[in-house]
Amino acid sequence: MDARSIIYEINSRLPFYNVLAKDLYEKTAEETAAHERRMKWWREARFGMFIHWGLYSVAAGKWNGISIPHYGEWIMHNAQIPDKKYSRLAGKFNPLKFNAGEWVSIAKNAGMKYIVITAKHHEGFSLYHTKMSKYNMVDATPFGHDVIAELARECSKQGIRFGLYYSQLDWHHAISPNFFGLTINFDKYYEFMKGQIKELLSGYGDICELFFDGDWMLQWNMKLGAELEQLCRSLQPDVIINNRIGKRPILVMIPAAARYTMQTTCGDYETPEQFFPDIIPNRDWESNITMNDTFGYKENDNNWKTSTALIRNLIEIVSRNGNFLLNVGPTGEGAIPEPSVKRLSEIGDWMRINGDSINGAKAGPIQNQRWGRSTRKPGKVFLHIFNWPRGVLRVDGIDEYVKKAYLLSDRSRKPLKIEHVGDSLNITLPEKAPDRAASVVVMMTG
Ligand code: FHN
Repeated sequence: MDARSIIYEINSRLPFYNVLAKDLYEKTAEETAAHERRMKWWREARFGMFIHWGLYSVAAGKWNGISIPHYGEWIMHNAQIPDKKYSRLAGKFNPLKFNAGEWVSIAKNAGMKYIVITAKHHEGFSLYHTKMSKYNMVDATPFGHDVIAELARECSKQGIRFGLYYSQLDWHHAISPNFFGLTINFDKYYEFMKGQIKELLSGYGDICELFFDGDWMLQWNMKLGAELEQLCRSLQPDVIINNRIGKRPILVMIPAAARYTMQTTCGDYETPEQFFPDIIPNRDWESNITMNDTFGYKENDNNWKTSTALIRNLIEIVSRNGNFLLNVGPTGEGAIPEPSVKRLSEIGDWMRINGDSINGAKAGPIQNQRWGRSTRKPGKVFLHIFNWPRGVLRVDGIDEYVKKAYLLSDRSRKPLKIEHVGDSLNITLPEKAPDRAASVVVMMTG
């Protein structure tokens, strides 16, 4: 092995993102073509449901009667609960209200095209009937159902794509619920992980997306990520894999800095979390965002975002070529919290009228305007107006001739009065905005 190979070998196994090793993820022309092929449906879908569900949902943000701060799914770490005690939650996990059909219908009615659920989060408990350990929904709980199988079947029945979240970080295998997931016998744990990935990609039908997480695990590195990606592709070549299969720059753990680290090369797409960038990134990306302040259920977290804010998040994200993975955290009883159901229903009402400007759309030609955002499809530019003007909307930066403009909410498509002034367009609007959250004007171009 020459000097460069030795340096490279050491470099790619370092416990942090390293530029040298990024070529582990550089794609050949054939791989790039395969990437473009598998991303097609994803770039059309634009909107999915994230589901965080596990033993932490039973804890519901409290331990020994004390409310534990921060994310509900981090309670084992934040309360430093030894695995021996924490795993007793399995005996209490009996979600009799769980109804796969209901969950999938709620997502579908909201205009969501795919679902991604936690097959195993950092706590190390598997929601599916794994043969790799008894610490799972079928063997360790009174409920005894393989909920991943039930949801996969229901998604197939309702025409919704099914994806999985999987955490490399695993406090059931670690020496303690420590942040870096340090484990004594990592090689043994890695074999366990690969066994579970094989189960999930072989036994649950087409998996549309694999959301890996916990890449900051100290013993995880770019080389392991590249190996794992090869394994996933050998089982399901078209599965879309996020950048957390590799090793993101540690800066991502600092929200203010995260937006500057959206240029890794790992996996198929970037994963901004709890924010969206104010520029158009040059890679595919998906923002995962909560409706309140936690991914996993917390009974005391009632800091819910309004449906207007969530609809505008969706528009902001699609207006920059992103996907929106909006999270729900079902309770330990298996119910999606009512405030989440209400917001998803309101989003669905908006999508039934305006979905054509979201599903299948991409970034519009006019970015970051005071009045709102734009998305586009061939022959159409959609103006999403947040701040309804009095009388005339002046739209600058038009890049194509506009033949006609109408309100997307107007089924008769009655033309609005338009006037071309240089590369601007004046559109005369009715006094009242059709929708409080965002009203959409369609400009027919070409
Ligand atoms: O630690 C996890 C967290 O619990 C949650 O699953 C989010 C979702 O993107 N990911 C990690 C934090 O970045």
